[in-house]
Amino acid sequence: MEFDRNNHPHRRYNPLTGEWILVSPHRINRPWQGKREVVVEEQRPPYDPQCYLCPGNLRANGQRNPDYQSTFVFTNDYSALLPEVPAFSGDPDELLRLESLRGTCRVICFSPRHDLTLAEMEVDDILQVVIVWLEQFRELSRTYRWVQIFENKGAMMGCSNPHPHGQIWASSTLPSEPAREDVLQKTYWQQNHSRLLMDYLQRELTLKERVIEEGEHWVALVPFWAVWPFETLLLPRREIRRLSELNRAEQEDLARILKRLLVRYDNLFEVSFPYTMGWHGAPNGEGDYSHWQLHLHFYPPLLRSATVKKFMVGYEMLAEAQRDITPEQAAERLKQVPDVHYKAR
Ligand code: H2U
Ligand code: ZN
Repeated sequence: MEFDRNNHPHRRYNPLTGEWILVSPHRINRPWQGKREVVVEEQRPPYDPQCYLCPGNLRANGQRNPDYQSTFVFTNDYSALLPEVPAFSGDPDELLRLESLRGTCRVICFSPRHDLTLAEMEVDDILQVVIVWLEQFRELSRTYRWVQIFENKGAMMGCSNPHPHGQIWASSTLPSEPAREDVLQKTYWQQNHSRLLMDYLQRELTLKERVIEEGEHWVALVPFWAVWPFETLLLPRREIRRLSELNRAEQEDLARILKRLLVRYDNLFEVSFPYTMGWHGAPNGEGDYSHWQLHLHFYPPLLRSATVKKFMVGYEMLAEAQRDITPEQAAERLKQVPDVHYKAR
């Protein structure tokens, strides 16, 4: 019997994080009698007087949003990070390590329209969001070492408000996840004299097994080492370390490929697709970051339908992450759905 990655259990290595993941493709037909999420695809009004993100409305802290027409950024009223924090000056303890940090948190409303999502917005309006990401990144990068731009979408992901919005958390320290990617990209750079993600992209463009969308400047694919069933990675074709380096043509193409990818996501189960997405690029500060390649991660939780979600529990918490459907099968399914949004058909 010969090894067949479509039928036999195997492990795949994530070169960005150094973690292995267990792939169990033979398991896909197992019955499911567990939890089903309730999908409430309620019709939302374009303006909701109760929404704290809609234009002109009062937020929880009593401040009023302006009557914004495109995007709107404000400092999170419940920021997890604060700009003024005294340095920790206690005695260092090898086993009880602690460090203080400074930071700030912001909320970005993507659109004044309460009823839209990025997937349903026009490309020109998505471009405005891209431009705000760049502006915010530039501004916060002057003060903070790490600027995490992300979107947490859908009630299933714990998002508290359906109004289309994302967040930015900027900190004086480098968080754990990008710190891991920093070390591994640097090691690869030192050993191969090329960028890990540039070499990876070339591999994917040759194989074409996991590529979903190709733009002039961007490529969307399911990574070989994807953990989440329909996880994707968006990569620029050119060497780019940080968001702030994107030229106008790359910003425009980013808006177009985001639209196409998000329409595919929504069409997969004909539901507004939940996910966490976020940007990773070179940290700010002194040093050579030639090993870094900018990228955008999408981590969606849905597994086999609009109501069955993947849980990262059991073996995954105690041993390592596991998936059933292979990344190649996931890419194929995303490629096969129509490219017109189901609500627009
Ligand atoms: P979600 O993406 O989890 O829905 O979070 C929305 C953010 O908006 C959340 O971080 C903030 C919350 O702290 N928020 C405000 O800053 N002001 C408000 O009036 C309500 C919510
Ligand atoms: Zn709203």
